[in-house]
Amino acid sequence: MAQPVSEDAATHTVRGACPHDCPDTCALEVTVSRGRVLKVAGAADHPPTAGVLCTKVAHYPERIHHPQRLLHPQRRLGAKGPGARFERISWEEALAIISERFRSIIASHGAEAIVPYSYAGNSGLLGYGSLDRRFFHRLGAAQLDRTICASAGAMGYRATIGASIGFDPENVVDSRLIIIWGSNSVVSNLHFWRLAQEAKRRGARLIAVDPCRTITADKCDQHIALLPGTDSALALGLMHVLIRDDLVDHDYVARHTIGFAELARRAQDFPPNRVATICDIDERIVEKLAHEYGSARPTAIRTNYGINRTAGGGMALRTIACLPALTGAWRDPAGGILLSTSGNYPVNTAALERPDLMPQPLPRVLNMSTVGHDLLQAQPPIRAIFVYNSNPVAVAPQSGEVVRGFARSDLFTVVHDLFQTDTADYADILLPATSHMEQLDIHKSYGHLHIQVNQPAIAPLGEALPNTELFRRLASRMGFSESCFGDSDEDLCRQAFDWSDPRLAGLSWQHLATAGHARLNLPQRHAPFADGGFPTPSGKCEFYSQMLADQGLDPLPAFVAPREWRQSPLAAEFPLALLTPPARNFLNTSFANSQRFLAQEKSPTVLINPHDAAERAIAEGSLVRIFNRRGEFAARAVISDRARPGVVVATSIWWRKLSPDGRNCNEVTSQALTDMGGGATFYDCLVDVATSCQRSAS
Ligand SMILES: Nc1nc2c(c(=O)[nH]1)N[C@H]1C(S)=C(S)[C@@H](COP(=O)(O)OP(=O)(O)OC[C@H]3O[C@@H](n4cnc5c(=O)[nH]c(N)nc54)[C@H](O)[C@@H]3O)O[C@H]1N2
Ligand SMILES: Nc1nc2c(c(=O)[nH]1)N[C@H]1C(S)=C(S)[C@@H](COP(=O)(O)OP(=O)(O)OC[C@H]3O[C@@H](n4cnc5c(=O)[nH]c(N)nc54)[C@H](O)[C@@H]3O)O[C@H]1N2
Ligand code: SF4
Ligand SMILES: [Mo]
Repeated sequence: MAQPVSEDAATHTVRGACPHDCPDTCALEVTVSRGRVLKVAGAADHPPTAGVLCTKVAHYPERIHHPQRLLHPQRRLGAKGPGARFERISWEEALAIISERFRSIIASHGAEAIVPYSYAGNSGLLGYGSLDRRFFHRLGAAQLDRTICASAGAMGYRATIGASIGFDPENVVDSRLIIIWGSNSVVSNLHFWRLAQEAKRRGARLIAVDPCRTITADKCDQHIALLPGTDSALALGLMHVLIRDDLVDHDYVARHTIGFAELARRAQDFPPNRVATICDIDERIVEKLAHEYGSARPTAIRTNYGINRTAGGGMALRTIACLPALTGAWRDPAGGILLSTSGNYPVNTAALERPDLMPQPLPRVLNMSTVGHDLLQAQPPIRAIFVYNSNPVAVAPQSGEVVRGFARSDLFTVVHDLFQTDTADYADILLPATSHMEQLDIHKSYGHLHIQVNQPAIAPLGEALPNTELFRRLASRMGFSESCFGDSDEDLCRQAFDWSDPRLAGLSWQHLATAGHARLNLPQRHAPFADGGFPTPSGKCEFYSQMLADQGLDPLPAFVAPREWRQSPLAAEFPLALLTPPARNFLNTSFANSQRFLAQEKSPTVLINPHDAAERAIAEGSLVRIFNRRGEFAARAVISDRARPGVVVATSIWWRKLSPDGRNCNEVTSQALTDMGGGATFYDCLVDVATSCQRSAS
């Protein structure tokens, strides 16, 4: 229950934006009194939010004023790792220690021995990447390839469509058929789900394609429980039937696509019976879905990043993204496909991040998804890592290596966070970060088409600093004299967008700072590719991609099997495919230290099919070990046919130190990368499950 708003005169409401890495980017109304946040509500006048928030953010005052918020800089005493103890120091001391250590590393090993490590813990344009990037660019630090979430899917989608642009979700209420493909909307895209339900009330059919019968799949009209990593085969099977039975929009294909003849030849190799074997589903499902998809109008496919976490993740998105051009679904505002809307925003990344400050030749690039390996083996070695907006010890794959890497006694580690996360336990210097309610920011979204301003609602708690101010001060300490290090947060907001772009016509910083939010200047019944105009090299939807051919990749849609495939020899030893998708009450590891949400999620669990459980004599509720050669972690077994046979599901991401065995699911995930974009392959992971008393993994 939210606390009642007090009536005193000091109480007022401030407009904010949710900074979490969630497609919905809700507009917030934050009620504050005397420096405390009393209540957080969804803005009713912001169409995507429509006055509704998820439970996590509806209880935000508890997070802001959590007794364990970090409020002062600290220095570690004693050993690194769980149980690490810290002592309070001043900002002066903290900045002096960091700058001196950076200087000495640069003198003896070069700046490339220092690596920043950040992701989207704060997704505001300032919080995500602005003064921090300028600082590391000017320092000459190693560059970080931010691949942990979306890079494979984004690249695959771009190969077909040209940019992260899809149908406008606000139009989906008019769809007749909605395929929710590899996404658990109720959990991770609640405001899309709201619109999909409205479409359902108006007569749409909803189909979920997911190896797990999630709460979203439960509420759809049909659930297709294919094997993980086989989505491209299913999409090729649909194309096979669409072409064979002439359900193709030939006019659209002729005018707005390239490579149809080659695609048709490729699709011939994927008759429904072959697809049924690959996906382990009934071949009639493929036939029926193709017929429905080819005859209904409008048809919308909502994908998300759940399908970009296996070896063929890039190709999976690329292949599925071909479907709407084949049937001409793009003609309707409520038709097409949506992965992300972020490509609609004219963000001025070069102005915010200033890559021109980097030295020549450009510093080396390290992939954030292989941080474990790189901390142990990169050459030349990494000597310092600066973590902010992320919790790699808990979220990066193959924790065994990640933990060993962070535990190196010769590694200098700085962590900037709101809480003492699993990663913070390895910090030499631990710095307190403000929440977004204590800072100014400006936001795009990857799930709608509005811009938002986040006004600070309260003053920074304790001595906490926003990312921008931290790096402003560090830049000054390092003696960086470029004027861009003096830019205020408001300057950065003004620089964040190219305001002359037609999509921002009629909008300005001044307007937004008062209004709080505004829709991009795109028509309300916007159908982005009704008349083609794809932002690809050819200007068409590319069934054949020269860009992929030039990179030595298959230029045509294809089925790329998971790396840990059930037909591989590995499967004899580890026969179950493990999925570790988001838990409803956590946001990655954020909120996973809140008593309220820990109580909701109860304990780490693993869903296992009754058949697989019986084979292993696993009892409901028992503590089991999930293991492979990389490691193991413990969870309570939940026996349910929600997990299809051969697949086990452990929702994530738990803090290691708050888990029964001090470990989490990333003990078993792999650092292998996707076919495109160098992405992480979290859902390409074979394991076995055993009762706790059975043989240990190693
Ligand atoms: N509550 C909550 N919301 C979140 C997050 C969170 O942690 N908690 N995380 C946020 C972040 S960072 C992101 S990137 C997004 C993620 O958003 P989504 O990508 O939509 O992620 P999920 O909701 O996990 O949906 C993924 C679904 O894909 C299924 N899946 C796994 N592998 C496959 C496969 O090979 N094929 C198919 N068809 N399905 C597969 C899983 O079972 C799961 O149900 O959500 C964001 N929103
Ligand atoms: N097994 C498995 N692993 C996964 C996934 C999965 O589905 N399964 N999902 C992956 C995905 S999609 C993603 S996106 C990653 C996410 O991984 P991360 O990006 O590491 O996300 P969080 O765990 O939420 O950690 C974000 C941290 O940033 C802090 N923070 C928030 N705001 C600020 C700020 O303004 N400044 C600073 N300095 N810190 C701030 C938060 O307190 C939090 O500790 O995890 C990946 N890992
Ligand atoms: S986490 Fe997502 S659904 Fe929840 S308030 Fe933030 S943007 Fe909205
Ligand atoms: Mo993500």
